[in-house]
Amino acid sequence: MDNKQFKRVSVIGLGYIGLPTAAVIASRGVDVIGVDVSQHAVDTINQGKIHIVEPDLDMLVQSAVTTGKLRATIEPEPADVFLIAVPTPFSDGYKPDVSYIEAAVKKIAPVLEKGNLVILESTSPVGTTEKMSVWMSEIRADLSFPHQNSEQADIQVAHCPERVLPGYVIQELVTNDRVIGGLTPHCAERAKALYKLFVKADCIITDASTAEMAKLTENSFRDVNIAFANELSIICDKLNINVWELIKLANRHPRVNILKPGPGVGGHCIAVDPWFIVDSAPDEARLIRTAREVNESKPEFVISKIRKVAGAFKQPKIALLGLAFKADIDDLRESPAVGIAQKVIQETLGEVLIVEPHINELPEKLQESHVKLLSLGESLSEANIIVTLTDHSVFKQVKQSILQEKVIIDARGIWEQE
Ligand code: SAJ
Repeated sequence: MDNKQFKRVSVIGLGYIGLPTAAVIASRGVDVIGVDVSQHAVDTINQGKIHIVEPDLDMLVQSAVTTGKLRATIEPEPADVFLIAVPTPFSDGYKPDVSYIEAAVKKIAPVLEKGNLVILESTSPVGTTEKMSVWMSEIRADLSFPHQNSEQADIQVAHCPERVLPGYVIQELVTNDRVIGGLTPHCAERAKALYKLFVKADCIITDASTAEMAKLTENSFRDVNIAFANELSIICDKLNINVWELIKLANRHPRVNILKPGPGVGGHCIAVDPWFIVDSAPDEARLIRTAREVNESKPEFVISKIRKVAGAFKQPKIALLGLAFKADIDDLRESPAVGIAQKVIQETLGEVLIVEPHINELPEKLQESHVKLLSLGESLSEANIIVTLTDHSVFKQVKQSILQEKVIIDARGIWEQE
């Protein structure tokens, strides 16, 4: 392990990607300084605790802080490497918002020293890594940057997009292959040496634009494939065909592997990243845009089903199973299930019983007098309409006999025969 050239690594942004990455690098014996704009995050980490939920992260952070290898601050300090892991949301009109990256880069620019390596991990539109180099050069005219001076630049700049799956971050940080795009081949080689400190899998080198596009492509690939499954479910509903049986049959073909339909696509990656491609090539990205539109329309399809079924009851009691955006996690951000619950509540389609075993309290936007957060057992016995919105493992274990005489809208297909 060559950690001599990287004595001190600074991670900017201590969220779902930055904090686990900081802790994993610290666990390899490198001094890590985490920088975040949130005083709460900084204080929590310095106490050896975590402000986000991710399996095994608590132990890793506690040990890194206790051994003095990880420390968090608000203000950047000099380091050998700066690794930027801040959010890249989209603003109105699905335009990528790279302002957090710009702010992070402008904050580290004053402490940069000759020989430093700056790596962008945030998922970004094509061209952002080069922009970073330009922003830094505008502040530090005394240093040369790779977009100006190619291989001889004082500072190296690379992009290495994060690719870890929430819930498996600690494992995937080590076992996933990494795509490393340098603004120059030398930038890429240096970044590869850093990742080799903790990545057991392959670190493949390319240029920065290809690395940026690779990340967007991976998530768009998944989005397009989920859209195919979602569109099939809508077609099958019209044609009165069981989509789950259909997919199972089609997937018996050796070259067919259809994903699962659901109530929509949640999370902060797959529902966002395809728009970055659409924004860069609006006339050409026709399939990618349509896939997004299909997935965005799926919650309304589920709501219309609930509306129709509820209308047939005098006193509809609707159990909504699951609020998280996917199975067995507590993350409600950008979850289609939350949007569906909100609409069902707003439209007062009936009494709403929400089951989300991973939370203790309903989010503020769902707190209404006719809405209860109940256990699975209670809501199954009370409700006359049951809607599955997240495929949590506990829901799969429900005995079929309990569901008899209930109207089921199984948007996740969790009670379909395996
Ligand atoms: N979903 C379906 N049907 C499926 C698969 C997923 O409806 O067959 C839904 C899920 O329920 C969820 C959404 O799609 O609402 C996204 O879930 P996911 O498990 O596909 O992905 P994320 O958002 O948790 O993580 C993705 C991963 N990207 C890919 O698998 C290509 C992860 O590796 C990335 O690191 C992450 O995005 C990211 O940060 O970009």
